[in-house]
Amino acid sequence: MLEKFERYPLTFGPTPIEKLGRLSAHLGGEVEIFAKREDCNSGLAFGGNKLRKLEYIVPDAIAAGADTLVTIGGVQSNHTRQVAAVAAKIGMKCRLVQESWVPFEDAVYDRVGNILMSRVMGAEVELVDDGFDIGIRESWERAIEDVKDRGGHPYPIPAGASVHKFGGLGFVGFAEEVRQQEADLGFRFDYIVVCTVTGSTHAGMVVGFAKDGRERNVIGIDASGTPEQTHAQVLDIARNTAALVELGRQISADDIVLKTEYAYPAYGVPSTETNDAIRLCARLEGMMTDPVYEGKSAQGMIDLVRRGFFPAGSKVLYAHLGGVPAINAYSYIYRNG
Ligand code: 5PA
Repeated sequence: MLEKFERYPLTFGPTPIEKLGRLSAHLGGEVEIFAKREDCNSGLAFGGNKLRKLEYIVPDAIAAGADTLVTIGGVQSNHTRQVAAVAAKIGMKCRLVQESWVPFEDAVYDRVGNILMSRVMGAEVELVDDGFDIGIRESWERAIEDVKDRGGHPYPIPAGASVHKFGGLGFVGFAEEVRQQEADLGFRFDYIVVCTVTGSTHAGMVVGFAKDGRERNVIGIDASGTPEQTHAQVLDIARNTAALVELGRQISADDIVLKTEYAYPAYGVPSTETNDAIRLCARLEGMMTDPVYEGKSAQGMIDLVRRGFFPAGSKVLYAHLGGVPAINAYSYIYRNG
């Protein structure tokens, strides 16, 4: 589906699919859970889901003659860390706007994990005291203008690389890769579980899996806490991406399945149940997840298994999208494990 698009390789290649046998057994053994390890996809500063997206965006940045990648996220954004790594790798500068998206206080919240790495990789980091919003932000537009005023050539990348025209392509590629791996494995996954916030990961998967009729088997777990806006953004990106790849059919609002009951108490703040899920995956599988994104999608998947949402015999693919560096900014919660 992606042959006509230029791709700049930033990842190691197809990501491994791993069976989570002990977690599956712990949850009753009627559903088989597998993880596709997007968190192990690259040597660029611990990798993660943004690199697949950026592989289709970097050629455009190079063609535009840009010299500075400008993007935005929360203080512990994984996306901004991955953009900083990509800028270093391709020899560009990086300007990051980090907003106060998360109402969470830890003494070293703005010193460790993702933001630490972005600084070490040479990005110019600006902390802005504005709250959570997945839309286009004034602080980001100001940063783009500032780069221009200083004589630079900015290349704007929106939050999560999502509402960029090519933002959905990377996860169309994810679906194509899963199809190839399914051919090798000799079975098909019945469901794909994905954490959804700015939306292009979920949107790309919907378009990619629509090719074989599985778009509604992509189960998004909202971690934004603003599910109407996230659902609308996923739909918009999916429609644009479907047109770009000439899918040949419409994507409807009902094709975007978004579970909204796990984002509490707020974006970036883990609930007791999120922390239980993080510990369960860690203790049964040695698989680390984070309190902002993957801990919540793990929580959602575990709860859906327990409630019988997936019929007995289902094979469920949990997309592990990365994000573990942020756990360092939540040190007090996990001080005793
Ligand atoms: C993020 C996003 P989407 O934003 O594409 O919906 O992906 C959600 C998601 N898992 C899931 C992890 C580990 C993520 O980092 N992170 C954002 C960031 O700034 O890091 C874009 C919000």
